[in-house]
Amino acid sequence: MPKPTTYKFCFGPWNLSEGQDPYGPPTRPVQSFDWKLEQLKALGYDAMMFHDDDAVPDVDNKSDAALKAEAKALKRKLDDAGIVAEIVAPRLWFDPRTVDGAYTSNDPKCRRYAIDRSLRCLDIAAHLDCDLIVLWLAREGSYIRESKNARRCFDYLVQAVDKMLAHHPKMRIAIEPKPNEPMDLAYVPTIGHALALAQLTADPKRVGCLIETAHALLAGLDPADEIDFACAFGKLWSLHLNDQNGLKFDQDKPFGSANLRVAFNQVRALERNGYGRKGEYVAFDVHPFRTTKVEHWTAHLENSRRTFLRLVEKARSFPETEAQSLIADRNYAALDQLVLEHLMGK
Ligand code: XLS
Ligand code: MG
Repeated sequence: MPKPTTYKFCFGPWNLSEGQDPYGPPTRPVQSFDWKLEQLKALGYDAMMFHDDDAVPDVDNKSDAALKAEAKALKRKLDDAGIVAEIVAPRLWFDPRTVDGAYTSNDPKCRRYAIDRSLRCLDIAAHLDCDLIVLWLAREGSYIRESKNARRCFDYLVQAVDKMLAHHPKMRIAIEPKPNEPMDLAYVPTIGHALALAQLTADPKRVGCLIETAHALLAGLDPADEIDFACAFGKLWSLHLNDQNGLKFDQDKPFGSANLRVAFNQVRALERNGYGRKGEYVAFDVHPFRTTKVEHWTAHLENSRRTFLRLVEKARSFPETEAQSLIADRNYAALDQLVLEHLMGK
């Protein structure tokens, strides 16, 4: 029996958001990066995840030398705090040039921008001693199907990934699929799509995936099955646990808060695959509710981690022998109840 995994935890500065939504302004004051880093440390987390411009603000207007100096200064700050940079992700959905997609824009100048920006994201990651880039392909899709040639768009995506692979020989790329929002329909909606795309690139070994619970649920899939699928390929390199109540906007609720059983099954899947043994992090891509008061600002992060660890205990204490005999007897009604009783406890 391998030793049980000791999980390591991560979140990003955007997970201490200020409460704005498409219908209203922030409900909490803006906080500095240093404050966010302090919270992360105080909560006992091990790593921080970054967008390129979380690491180097206003990255588009900085010279390579300035980018290097700022990224190195951040690295020193993280080192002093004993915190690792887990991933860096290019923010390819904000700039006007990404309005119609980044790598898949119909405008070649915009596609060029997206690739150049991504290469700079790789540079930032390298300065932070981080070897993993995450691509959330936010605007790679369409609102109007006929507006883009999807066949060509898949080629553009592969070409963009190939440029990144060539730019840095050690950097790995994890694709974070999401089926919709902000686009109506995304070109890479599931882990199956992400891993199939990886096979078309110049170095499939360096292209894997990141699963986000809410994104799998929005695709109508069970996140635990997505985890097992990715792990069958050895390609689950990062993870965004959260929760989602049905097919709505991306809610980024605390882990387990909408469906504890679905959360439990994700933890079981992580446990059986030994997720974390190669140094992978459990990141919570969760947001405070808009209603959250300043004094409760970090509760969703504390709670998600606590729920995760409680579910690890539940996974490890699951009555496996009893479950196996019910499975052998095809008594799935009793198995169903066994799971519920186990989760409800005494
Ligand atoms: C949005 C994504 C985003 C990524 C990082 O839906 O989850 O937060 O994880 O760009
Ligand atoms: Mg995410």
